[in-house]
Amino acid sequence: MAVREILTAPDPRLREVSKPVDAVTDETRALMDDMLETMYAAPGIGLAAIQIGVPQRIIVMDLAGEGEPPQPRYFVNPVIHDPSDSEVPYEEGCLSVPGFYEEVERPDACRVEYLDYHGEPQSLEARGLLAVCIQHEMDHLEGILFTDHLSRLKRERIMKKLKKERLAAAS
Ligand code: QAP
Ligand code: CO
Repeated sequence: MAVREILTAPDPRLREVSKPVDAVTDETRALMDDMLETMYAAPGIGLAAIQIGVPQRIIVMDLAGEGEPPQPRYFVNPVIHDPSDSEVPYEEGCLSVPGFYEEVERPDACRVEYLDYHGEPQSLEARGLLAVCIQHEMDHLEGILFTDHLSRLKRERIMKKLKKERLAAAS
């Protein structure tokens, strides 16, 4: 397993639409192991493959609280069904938008169908943070960042600051 580099906005690779995984193989599992290790090292609660530059429809997540045993989750080719009509605001962040947190409104429940670590089909009823996090990570598979859900003013402020930080880090 290895910790990989996390891409940060406005890296154009984060705008790619990720491709479905043909079959969950040992190679897929090695990638998911690296993703989880990278996420834990950050630390974060969710990561999509494109955030380490791999345009495949894979998400890893762990919402266990501090002091709780780890609860790694793996989603391959996830699809959302039955999003609830009611939306709730939740303060979101993103490993690819470091240092910024803003409220985003999303359906507060949904069902997700996916393949697990072993390539077995699964269906999961998600509510609360789990539902929010799945939707945030699924956005990454379409090249969408949480900042795209904000007002243009807020989004442009954040992107301007990130660009400035990148220039400062490069010099
Ligand atoms: C997505 O985000 C998420 O800015 C996962 O400096 C977050 O793991 C979905 C992180 C909240 C729903 C609600 C962010 C770490 C981690 C930062 C993350 C940072 C360091 C973000
Ligand atoms: Co994110």
